[in-house]
Amino acid sequence: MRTQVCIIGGGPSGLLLSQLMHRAGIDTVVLERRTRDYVLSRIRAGVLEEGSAAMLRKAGVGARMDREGFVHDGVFLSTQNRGFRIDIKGLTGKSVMVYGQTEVTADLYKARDDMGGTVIHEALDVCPHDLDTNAPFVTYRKDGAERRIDCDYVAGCDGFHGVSRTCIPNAVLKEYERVYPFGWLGILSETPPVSHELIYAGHERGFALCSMRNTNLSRYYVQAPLTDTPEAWSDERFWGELKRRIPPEAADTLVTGPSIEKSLAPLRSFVAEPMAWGRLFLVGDAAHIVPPTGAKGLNLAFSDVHYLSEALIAEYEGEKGATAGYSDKALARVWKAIRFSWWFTTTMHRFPDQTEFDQKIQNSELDYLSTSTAAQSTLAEQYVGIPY
Ligand code: FAS
Ligand code: PHB
Repeated sequence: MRTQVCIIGGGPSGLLLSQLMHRAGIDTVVLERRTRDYVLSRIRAGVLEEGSAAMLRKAGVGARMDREGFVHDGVFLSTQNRGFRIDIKGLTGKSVMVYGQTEVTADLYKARDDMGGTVIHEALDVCPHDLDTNAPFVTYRKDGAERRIDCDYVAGCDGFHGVSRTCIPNAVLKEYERVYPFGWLGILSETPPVSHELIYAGHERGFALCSMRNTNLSRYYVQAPLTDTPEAWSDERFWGELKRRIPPEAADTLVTGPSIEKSLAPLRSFVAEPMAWGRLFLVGDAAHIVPPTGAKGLNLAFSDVHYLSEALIAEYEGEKGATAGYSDKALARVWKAIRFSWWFTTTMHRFPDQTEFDQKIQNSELDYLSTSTAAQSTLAEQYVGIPY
């Protein structure tokens, strides 16, 4: 088989890249290790930056998002149960879209099907070859048979545990990482959201987040030790801890119910440089990971797709070398989001070894945020997403 761009990974970044390439007349094949059902079973992100929503519309995949998503003009923060609202729309003129990653991925799969896109599931042992030549190819195993795809470029959209990043020689690749000493215990419950906008709650017992998927599907998180397991958190224990950490007006109106999903996600900041080597380009979680505090993971994947799709289209339109600037351009935005997510995580979470001085600094940071328009503008412009 031959294609122009071979995309490894059928998550949101691989599917969006494939969709944008197809609409530009560029042929792609997506190789996905898992079944479609497995990919669609993952519960992940919930907030789309305005730029991400615009990209989905540009790709012809925004209709259901615009019908069923929630446009949020503000967000609540709280410190030690005292809440305040940040008027994102008033401060930036922009909003965010609350629409789950699961739905985004489902919409992208449908769009790929509708356009007759090629997505090969259960593609095993995917391996890129000859990336430092102008004739790379990718091998994989499907139904027990070895297959080969010859292509012009390879997009590594295969997430943090994928194969693509490992193809960059150790002498070239540089990795930067910070692992946080806690995780997020998240649940889904078929209950009405406690608030019409998200609540990020800092508390000396630990962080909590109130989010949603629709008017009867809520998403909640509490910070938990990495030594915990979801099984160690009964629903009763979860709801009790959430109520202790959020503002009283939310705790008093919180509708609880049985969890229909419960998981513990570790938190890390990670960046791999460069995001390109020869004819290979890394996209999304294959190149960087952020703690979900700033809701940047999925959105960074989409800004990578924006830069790479523009560069590949330019190459195929005759602008030789258009892809040469991809890594530097993507990393410039990645590092700003890495910094914002690190700052927000450090400000909102309780660290096991933190001192009373550290707690006073956190309280003061949030107190300053609650009263300073300048501080709120800085947070707001990063939360809605800095321009591409
Ligand atoms: P993905 O990991 O989504 O997709 C990669 C795909 O490649 C997967 O389908 C995988 O099966 C496939 N793959 C891997 N190796 C392969 C191989 N060798 N061959 C073929 N295919 C291969 N972000 C937020 O903004 N907010 C959140 O709340 C949030 N919560 C998260 C919770 C968890 C538990 C995790 C893991 C991530 C979370 N994220 C969150 C980040 C997440 O949303 C990612 O940023 C987003 O999925 C990035 O999309 P992709 O880059 O497409 O990577
Ligand atoms: C979510 O709804 O899952 C969500 C929202 C905002 C975040 C992280 C997760 O910062």
